[in-house]
Amino acid sequence: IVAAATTQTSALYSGGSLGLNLSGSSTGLAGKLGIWDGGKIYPTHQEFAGKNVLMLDGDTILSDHSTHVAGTMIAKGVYAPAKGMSFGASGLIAYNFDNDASEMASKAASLLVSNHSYGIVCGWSYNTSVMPNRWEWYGLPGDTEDYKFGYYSSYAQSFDQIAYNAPYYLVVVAAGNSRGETGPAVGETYYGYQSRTDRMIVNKGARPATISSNNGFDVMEAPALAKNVLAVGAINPLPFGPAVAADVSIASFSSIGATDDGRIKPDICGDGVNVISVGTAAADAYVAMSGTSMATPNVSGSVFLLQEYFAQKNSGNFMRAATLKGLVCHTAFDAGNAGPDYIYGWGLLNAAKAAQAITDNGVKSIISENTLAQGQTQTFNVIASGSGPLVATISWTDPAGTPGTVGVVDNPAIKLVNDLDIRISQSNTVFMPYILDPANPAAAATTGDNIRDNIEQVYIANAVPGKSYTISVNHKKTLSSGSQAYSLIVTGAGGKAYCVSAAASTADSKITGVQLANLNYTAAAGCTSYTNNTNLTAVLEQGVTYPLTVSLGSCGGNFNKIVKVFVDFNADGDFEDAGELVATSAVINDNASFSTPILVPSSVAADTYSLMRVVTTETSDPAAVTSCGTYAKGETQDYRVNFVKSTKDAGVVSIINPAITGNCSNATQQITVRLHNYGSAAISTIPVVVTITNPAGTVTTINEIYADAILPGQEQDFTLNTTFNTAAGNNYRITATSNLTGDTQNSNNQAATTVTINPAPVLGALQAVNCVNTNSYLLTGTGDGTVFWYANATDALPFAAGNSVNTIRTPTNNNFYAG
Ligand SMILES: [Ca+2]
Ligand SMILES: [Ca+2]
Ligand SMILES: [Ca+2]
Ligand SMILES: [Ca+2]
Repeated sequence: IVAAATTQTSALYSGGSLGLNLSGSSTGLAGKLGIWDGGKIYPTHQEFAGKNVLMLDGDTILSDHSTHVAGTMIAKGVYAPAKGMSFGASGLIAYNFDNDASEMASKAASLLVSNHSYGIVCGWSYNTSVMPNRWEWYGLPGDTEDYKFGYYSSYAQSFDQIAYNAPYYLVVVAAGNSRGETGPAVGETYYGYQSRTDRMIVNKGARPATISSNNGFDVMEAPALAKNVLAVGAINPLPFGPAVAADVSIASFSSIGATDDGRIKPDICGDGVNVISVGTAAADAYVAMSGTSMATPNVSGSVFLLQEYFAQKNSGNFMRAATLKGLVCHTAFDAGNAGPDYIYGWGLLNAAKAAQAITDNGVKSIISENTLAQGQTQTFNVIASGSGPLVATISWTDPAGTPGTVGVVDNPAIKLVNDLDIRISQSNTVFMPYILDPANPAAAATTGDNIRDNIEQVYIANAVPGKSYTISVNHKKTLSSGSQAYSLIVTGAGGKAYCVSAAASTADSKITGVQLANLNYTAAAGCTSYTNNTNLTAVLEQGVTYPLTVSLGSCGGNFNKIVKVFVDFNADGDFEDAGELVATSAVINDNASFSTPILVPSSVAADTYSLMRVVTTETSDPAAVTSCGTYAKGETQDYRVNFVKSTKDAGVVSIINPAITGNCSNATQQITVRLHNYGSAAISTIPVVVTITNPAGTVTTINEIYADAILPGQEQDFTLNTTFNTAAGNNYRITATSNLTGDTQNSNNQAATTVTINPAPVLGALQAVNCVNTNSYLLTGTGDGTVFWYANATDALPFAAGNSVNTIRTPTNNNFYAG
């Protein structure tokens, strides 16, 4: 359940924030989710009851690893913390990883997603299956690093070929844990190959300092570095999901790229640390494990739900694998350096954002499957909506590449076969896709011509809402097979062009300056009818009031004029909605300044871009100043605005104690309130007011302050010092309200609950019978629930529970106590 929160998969479930009801249970999904792993999945575990997890290759050797991975994919959630991502899935197409490629090829046409939490052993590996345990190095003698790291092998090629032949099948592969195995200290004994040609493992003596330690870049191996798979790195868990990029931290062991040809790997990340899932010790056993093996089913089980949702919205049709991969990379929560990188790939899976893009398809987003013919350029015209930045991604299942020569370290030969290219143009500006520099693997992404990857993204952070942009897709050289299918994912599109507003004449009155929040504009000399200042952005926080100043001047005489200011708060491409006229000046004659406060509604959508329009018209009639159209003299200026989350926004999620049911009367009933930081800054010293209506109708009010800090996006449980008295058989209404100073979002400040207090259980027919010869007592009794047995009247813990129990305990003063 923590993994599902980390990747925001829980937003897709019934009761989740998206209002969906996905679990992988749709009949159309049956038989479409696969697993290849180390051995047999424990089939009779309670988490798999009614599901089919039988091994299709007849493997009979039970595997902790396979069982754990399968649990993260599909466990029912009998034990809630172990609920699988696709908890409603009917089963798994399951195999062990021996002969994986041929088995995958035989099932590829019917599968949508399969999970592969394994890879080949590379570099240093600590072998615990031999005694004594020992360090082994799998590079070739004479080399200082294992050539297999980053190497496009025939194994990787076979995975790419399978994917190319089955365009709806997405293979999800663990990045590997090589950074967790750094080898013995220099000088200590290690084992390795006899020679470059004799692969018998022998004692190699003292480790030399020259052999690398698996702890830098370029430590990923096949099959994760195949082009058409989704390679998954592991991050540390985020029980409340990520709020800012710095929240996402790579697990210390998680293998990182690049590939030797400089492709972006891993592709994406999931939760891979202390993941709770199914154990093999018993039918109700659970165990926590760490590894990219655990992050991979977090991702595979989640993306399976995206296929379920896409099919629901598209007449039962699924996405191509390249579409699904492109979608999850496009919508990933960016971590590490801005844009893609060789540590996190495109970032942390954000299943909620991916599902939202499916919801918005055709409105604010585009999910489009196309085929590019030889020599063709395809174009797509979009209008930026301001619903986030304008971002376009192309993704394609590339023909399998040619493996490099065995044994060659870091061969940079390009493995991309069909080199598609995406560009976005806006008048004379061309926006290029991200590129990384494999020679400087830690450097942040720049933009340019991407010649390596079969996924490319153009990211226009400063796209102007209402403006038209042209996306073009073409290719270099000759396409293998004469054409290439590709998928286009766009978000931040679906906007509407704003109406035109300008003076007919450039004479006389002008706007000389505008100040709002971070915006401080001073006009150049001369007069104009319209100034496009959308290259300037005012950052406006939800619910905050800002002073606005508009300064006026003239290139001629002084005439009566009126200023109106409009902000498209609901970002729908007009200034016509209620409240969008934010300021109207009096009639101004000379070169004066007009100042007024502007309240940004708390209801504006955060992370949205919109426009502010300032119109100055020479008139004495306020009705003559409008947001659209041409007027005789004056000036219109447009600015870009960016609505952001409140910095200070506390709220009460729920009252978690007392629970709604299961309470007994208590003279000192405690109250625990769950607080949430919805804002963008850390908060502390949060006043909380709790009111309790008792059955007589009177009210108790408790005022306490939660002193500790809560980080953005996180929650804390606040147990108040003050308690209250509950009586059996009564209901109490408890309302909790946060009153953080400066909180501009009040709609989330309050939660309430009604709790029922049960009558105390009544005990009856209590007996303690000394069982002769066995030296034990049979304790029996009846009650409304379970009878608990105590040695002393004041004991907090019972020594036994049940309506009929045996004990060898000797009673104190000839008494047992029941409750
Ligand atoms: Ca390499
Ligand atoms: Ca390209
Ligand atoms: Ca509007
Ligand atoms: Ca609030």
